[in-house]
Amino acid sequence: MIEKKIVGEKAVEFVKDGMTVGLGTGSTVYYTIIKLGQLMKEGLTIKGVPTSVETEKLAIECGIPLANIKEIDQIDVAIDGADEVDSQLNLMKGGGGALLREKIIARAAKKFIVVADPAKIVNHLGAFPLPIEVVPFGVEMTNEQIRLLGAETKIRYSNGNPYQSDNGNYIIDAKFPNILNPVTLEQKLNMIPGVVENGLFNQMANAVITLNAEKSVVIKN
Ligand code: DER
Repeated sequence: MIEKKIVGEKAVEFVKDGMTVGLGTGSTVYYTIIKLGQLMKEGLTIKGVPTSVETEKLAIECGIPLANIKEIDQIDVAIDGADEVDSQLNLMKGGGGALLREKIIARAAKKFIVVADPAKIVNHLGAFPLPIEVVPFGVEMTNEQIRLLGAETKIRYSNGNPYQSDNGNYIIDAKFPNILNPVTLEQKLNMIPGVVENGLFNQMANAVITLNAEKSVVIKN
C-alpha cells in the first residue's frame, strides 16, 4: 500500500547518526525499517531496539545492529504504527499483538513518532476492538471483568489455540462503544487483576505522520 510506504519512509527524518531507535511492529513501520537499512548502507550508524520477535528478525535482515535491551535505559526515538489515532493523538495499538513491548519502548523514548495511513485517523477511538494483554491464569475471570466495563470481548485465537504474545500472555480484543475518554478507560483497565497492559497509548505520541486528503504528507503534533 503506497500510503504506508510514504509515511513509513518519511519517519526516518527523525533518526540521526548514532541514535538508539525503537523499532515498532506492523506493516507501516515495516517501510521505516527497510529505509533505515538502506541508509545504513550509505553510512548511517544506529542501534535498533525491536518491539517484537517479528521486528527483530526484520531488523537483522536489514543489517540494523540490535542494542542490548539489558544495557539501555533510554531510547532517542521510537517509531511505530497504530490502529487508530484520535484528534488528541491518543492511539489505539496492539492489532499486531506487540502492545506491551511497544508501550515500554515508546515510554522510554525521548521522542515517539507514529506512522499511520489516513484510514487510521479517527475522531474517537473505538471502531477497532481494543487489544488487552492478560496473563493466561484466570483469563475467563479477567475477560468477565473487562466485559463488565461495557465491552464485547473475545479472547484472540490463532490456529485453534489462544494467541500467545512474545511474552507468553494472551490477548483479549474488547469492542467498546465510542471511547470518548481513553484516559479514564486506560486507568480502569489497568486496575483489573490479570491485565498486563492495554492498547491505549494516551498522550504519548510526539508526532503522527500521515497523509491529507490531497495525499500530501502531514505531521500532526
Ligand atoms: O500492533 C500494533 O500496534 C502495530 O503497530 C499495528 O497495529 C500497526 O498497524 P499497521 O500494520 O497497519 O501499521
